Amino acid sequence: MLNRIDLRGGARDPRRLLPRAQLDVSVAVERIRPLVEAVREHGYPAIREASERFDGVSPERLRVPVEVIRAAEDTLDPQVRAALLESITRARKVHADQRRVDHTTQVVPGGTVTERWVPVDRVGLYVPGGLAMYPSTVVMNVVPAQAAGVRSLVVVSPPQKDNGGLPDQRVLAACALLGVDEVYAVGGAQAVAMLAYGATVDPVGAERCEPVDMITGPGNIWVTAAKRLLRGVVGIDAEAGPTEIAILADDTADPAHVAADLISQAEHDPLAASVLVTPSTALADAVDAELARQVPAAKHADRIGTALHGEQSGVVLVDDLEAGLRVVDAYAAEHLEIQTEDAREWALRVRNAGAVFVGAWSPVSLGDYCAGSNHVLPTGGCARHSSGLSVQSFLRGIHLVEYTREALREVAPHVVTLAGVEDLPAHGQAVSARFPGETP
Ligand code: HSO
Ligand code: ZN
Repeated sequence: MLNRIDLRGGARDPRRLLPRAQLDVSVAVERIRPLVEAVREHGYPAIREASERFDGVSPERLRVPVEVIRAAEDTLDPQVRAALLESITRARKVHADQRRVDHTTQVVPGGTVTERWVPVDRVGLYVPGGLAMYPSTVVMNVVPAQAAGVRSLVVVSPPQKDNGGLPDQRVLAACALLGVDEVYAVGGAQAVAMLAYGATVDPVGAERCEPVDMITGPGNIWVTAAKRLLRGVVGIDAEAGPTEIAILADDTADPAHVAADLISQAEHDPLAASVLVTPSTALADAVDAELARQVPAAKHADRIGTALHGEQSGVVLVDDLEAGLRVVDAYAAEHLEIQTEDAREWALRVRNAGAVFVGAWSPVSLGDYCAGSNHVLPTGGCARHSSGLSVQSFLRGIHLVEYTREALREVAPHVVTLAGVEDLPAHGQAVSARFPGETP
């Protein structure tokens, strides 16, 4: 039985009543600070030592040779290759449409502001390699970066004992399929430090990983801590916490499907959150019965059971779908499924969610791999203020300000006035100096 939170018959604060797993990243930040400093100072030897300590293996040369990346593609099972290509094709379709166009606004005759969208130059993508291997995450990070026009892309992923100290073979193959040829077998906080500061990557210091401008991609708590520590030295996408699924459902939902979807995200992590919000006790009971049937048969039943019975997961009973909508908005899930009558109508009213999956035939797993949407999404309630990874994440808007003499002269008195108000007369002077003898 899932925990039940009964919000019927009263307006209580749903945000307080829907607990979330709390990760204390600040403690981890202090723990990794010396390692990050060591990588900054010494590069290769510090990275190597950390890899051996935490991953139990590390190749002598940290950069994966290009031939090895390409060869990984040849080792791919044809079915896996076809699936990855389908995932890439669909993601490329969606992300190509996200590219913003430069726009010029004529503020006054002779005075324009153009917003230019310029890609970040060099990006580092962190691909985790712990509980599960994520070639799909390579796709979800690389596709928007490439669509944005990022010139230089580097992937880091932990060395795997069962792959001779190289990153996972399928992760390498995904890099090959996407045309990424700079890959390092480095994970953890040491990888983030290497990307942020740059470092030597072989014993004689002949090869270097040059510093990047931005780091994206999910990781464990040490990776998250290093990203938090180095934010500012480099751009950081977001802190990815344990994954979450919320499902807003009514009596029309199929309990077997609802249960399967709750299980699917619980499979990621014992701290994952699976939350069902429904006005139907009949559905809640039927989903419980389905979970009792499906969980023991699941391959990762242990971590699924831990996640589903953790305080972060449960069923929230509400008076009606209106109340349910308020609950899911307050929760701001990474993934929100709407399995109700008129699902699209409800979905269009959602204010807070990383991504919304509409109706019976759009499960989260589809979005994880093959919908075309991105699966790097805000967790921990960050969907209230942030979006998932997109082409936009890799672009910066630069204003081009272009005024003629006449247009400047026309507005000069206002600039001088505002400079005076702020007691910054030199600001006003920089304008009036251009019009000697005229009183602006
Ligand atoms: N659901 C995860 C992404 C993922 N699922 C990768 C399978 N592989 C976070 O959105
Ligand atoms: Zn997933």
